Amino acid sequence: MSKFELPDLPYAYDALDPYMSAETLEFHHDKHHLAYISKGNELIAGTDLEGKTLDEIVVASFNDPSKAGLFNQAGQHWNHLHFWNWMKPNGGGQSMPGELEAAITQNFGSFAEFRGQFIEAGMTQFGSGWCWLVLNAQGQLEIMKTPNGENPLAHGKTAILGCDVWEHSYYIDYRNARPKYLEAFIDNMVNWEYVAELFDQGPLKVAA
Ligand code: MN3
Repeated sequence: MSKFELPDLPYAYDALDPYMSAETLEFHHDKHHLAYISKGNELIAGTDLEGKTLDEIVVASFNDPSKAGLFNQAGQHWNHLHFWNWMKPNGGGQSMPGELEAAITQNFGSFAEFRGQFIEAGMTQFGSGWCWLVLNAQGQLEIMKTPNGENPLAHGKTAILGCDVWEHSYYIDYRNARPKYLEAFIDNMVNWEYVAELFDQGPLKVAA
């Protein structure tokens, strides 16, 4: 039986400084992500979803109102597993694998237009949530935003990049300046190689 488990961060706690501090990463990874895992493992025990893949658990629990509590934890576990890998030291900017850059330019007109739409989605997500760059079932790129633990997977789309805009993600470093955090995410932290890897895999089967 597979249980939700906390992965190590793929870099040191201070690796994203000054854009995301060690204090933020310690709280966010060691406390917030761990809490989703612990609560998720509690809620899934003894249900028919025990032993399914995380992708299957996210989709099934989203579509079953009686499992809304489990969905919150499973969705957030899925989101954070990716989020740690969507960042890296010396990341961000426009330097990314060529096919991904071409797809972004083709879908949005320019990198600057994509950047603006992504930041706008994060700024206008009222309250806690996420903003996303996703592949739809036709393989086209779109910008999305979702509340709380919801993610593109639950809505039949495939996230290739996501940014956590819950206050726990930025309040220590940016206080209430969510736009500055979003700009730093895109300009200085995104791990475009990981985004390109997900782009190359195409739409997730469980989502499509
Ligand atoms: Mn978070």
